[in-house]
Amino acid sequence: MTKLKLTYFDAPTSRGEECRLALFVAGIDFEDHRLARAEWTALKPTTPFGSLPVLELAGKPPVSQSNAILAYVGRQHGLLPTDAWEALRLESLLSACETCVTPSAKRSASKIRKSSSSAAPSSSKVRSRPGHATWKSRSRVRSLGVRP
Ligand SMILES: N[C@@H](CCC(=O)N[C@@H](CS)C(=O)NCC(=O)O)C(=O)O
Repeated sequence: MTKLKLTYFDAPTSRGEECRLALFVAGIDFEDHRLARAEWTALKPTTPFGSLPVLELAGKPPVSQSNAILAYVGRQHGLLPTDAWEALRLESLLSACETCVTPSAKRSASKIRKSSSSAAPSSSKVRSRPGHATWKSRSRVRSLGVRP
């Protein structure tokens, strides 16, 4: 293996697609290993934290965690802000995005979708609904000036 290899599910979604996009934007010729769901069960225990994406480079152990992969690609190819405040804003945005895609946030969003046919709730009901944390984290991302 002489070039970077990124392993993720065969879907243009979530953390794997973010890493593919970063590699593409950086102009890196990488091996885009797209896994079928059926292959995952056997591969999972061999990955660093039992999750995808995983990045590999010849002579190094495999590495996972999408934000670390994004930071590596950004650092290697001059895509990260050099100004400390702008770097803070970037890391804050990545953390907010992570909050939006955690399993508990997704479960809450799904419950909201299922109950969306009912009449619009009062603001006090909104605050007590399970997905409120998700909405709050989305508004935090918006406050950075970026729509999630
Ligand atoms: N914090 C990790 C989360 C990785 C993660 O949850 N990956 C999901 C796909 S987006 C996965 O591997 N799901 C299969 C599983 O957990 O068995 C990251 O950012 O890379």
